[in-house]
Amino acid sequence: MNKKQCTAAAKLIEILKNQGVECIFGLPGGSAIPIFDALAQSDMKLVLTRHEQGATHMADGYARSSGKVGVALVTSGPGATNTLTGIMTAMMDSVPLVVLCGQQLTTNLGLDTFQEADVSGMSYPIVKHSFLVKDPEELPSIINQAFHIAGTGRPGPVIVDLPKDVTSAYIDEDTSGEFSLPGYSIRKEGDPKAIKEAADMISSAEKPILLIGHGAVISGASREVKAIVEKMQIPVCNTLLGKGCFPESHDLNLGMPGMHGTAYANMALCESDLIISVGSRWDDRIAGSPSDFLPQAKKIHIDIDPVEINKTVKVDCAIIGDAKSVLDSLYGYLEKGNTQRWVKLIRRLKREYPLKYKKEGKLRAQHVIEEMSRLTKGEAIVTTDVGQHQMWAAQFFKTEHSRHFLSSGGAGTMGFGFPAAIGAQLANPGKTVVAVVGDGGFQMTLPELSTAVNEKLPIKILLINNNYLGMVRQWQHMFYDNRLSGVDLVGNPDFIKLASAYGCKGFRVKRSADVRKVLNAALEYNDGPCIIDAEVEKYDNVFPMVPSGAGLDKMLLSMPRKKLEKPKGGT
Ligand SMILES: Cc1ncc(C[n+]2csc(CCOP(=O)(O)OP(=O)(O)O)c2C)c(N)n1
Repeated sequence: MNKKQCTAAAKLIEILKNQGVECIFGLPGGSAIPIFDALAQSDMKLVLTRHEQGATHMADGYARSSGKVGVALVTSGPGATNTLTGIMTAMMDSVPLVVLCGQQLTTNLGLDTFQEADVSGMSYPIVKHSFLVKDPEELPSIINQAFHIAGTGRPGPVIVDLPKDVTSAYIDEDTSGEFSLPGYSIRKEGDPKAIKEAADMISSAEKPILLIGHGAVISGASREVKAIVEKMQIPVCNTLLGKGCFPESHDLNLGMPGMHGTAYANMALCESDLIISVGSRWDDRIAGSPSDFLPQAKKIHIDIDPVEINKTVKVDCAIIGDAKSVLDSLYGYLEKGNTQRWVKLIRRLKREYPLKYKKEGKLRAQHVIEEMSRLTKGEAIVTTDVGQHQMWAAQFFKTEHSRHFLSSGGAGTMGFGFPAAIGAQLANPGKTVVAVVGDGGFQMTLPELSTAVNEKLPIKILLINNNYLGMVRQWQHMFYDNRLSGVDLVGNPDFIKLASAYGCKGFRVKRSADVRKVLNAALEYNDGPCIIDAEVEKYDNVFPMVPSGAGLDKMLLSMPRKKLEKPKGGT
């Protein structure tokens, strides 16, 4: 008797369901029609996006906020190339994505046929792995491999290129999806010798400090971080992506160090004698000039990816392994030191150098963000776009939990914040989701308002509207004699009318006195997305600021009177 057969596309959907996929973000085209046809015959949720970049950022927000693999589905050629920014964004921040791309027929590959693009080749430097499926029988195994590679070890995006003849072909319904990847191994537990060495260094340090990165969030190490902090009384700072792993309301939390970090975090790092990086890659926004990064301090680096060890900052002790597992083992070896004087100094720094902003005059972005933080009590999932508002959100939007602050850190991708919020809201239907965006970046993925309206997602889009590409204007103001070039967003739409055109609610706030009332009204509105258009001071700058490429000791607390040199760093 003949075995029962199904299309490879139908099998693909079945495997996605077995992988626990709840929804797919995508937009169809000719070469992907067989997959969309299979979707139509299944109960898998499809979120139709307005642009493929939006689809990848939505899958990314879904993944960052849930810890699951996010899935995007697009067509070949321009559909696939439109995903590249989202893929690079996910790669830079270690986010697990599987991006399914329709492709021309296998027989047409290399012939410049309609909408043929070598997306595997183009994306080579920005994916964790890519597959081109040529044999339909191999499709089930390859899809399972893609999920395994994307979601394990240091997560990352995986592309699967799916020629139309492959997805249309019939295969046995029970084709095995098994695989073996002998060359792919992940080291979870750290080397006990290195862990013991690190424990001795920590136990004898007088001024230790923890630097928590995205790796700690990804591994779910919040409990382990807290246990060590409380046993050893070590202050904690976090990278932009490590925000929330350790509660920001905690007395020993110093927030984010680096270019726009808190003054007290930067000062504490400059004073410390030991920095313990947990799943952070000594990003140059923190390290400035990595080759001479805080030479007075010894360094321990815990990371699952051996490639990160000594890549930029040279360390004294390295532990390769999963942050949660390593910290758990480390705890047992730690002997209570004496950090009393250090903690006293930290408390003093926090008291003497608080984050601040002008309360008088025009409405301030910081005020709006701080109030939204107060009203949501550290429980909202916050996504940000890129620019000044992103840094103010990092400073003033306090987060209590892992996976509650989603931002494009490594890539700094404008246009990320709003679609990421769509993904996060779909993954967390009961949560308040706030997208803090700038008027520049919001307009890059704005058409996804239709997507959010269609899905009735009650996202609060907190638009920090300064009519400028603010962060670039700040650099031109500070380092280029205020010669403003290409930063005035003249021609911005009326965002309230725009909201209404999309069938979405709009709120406007212009005066400090109205902030709480307007934000409360927005938080109470749950029939779909709303835009809160906060018309803020146009010429505000983000401080503290460490000029790019400089050491943390070169931090500026406000605009100096003397002319500043152009920064040495790239961005
Ligand atoms: C796709 C992309 N293009 C350009 C940039 C460079 N860039 C960084 S911040 C910024 C300004 C952002 O302006 P806006 O979204 O209005 O936010 P604001 O800084 O005013 O808060 C620009 C252009 C970028 N990060 N990403």
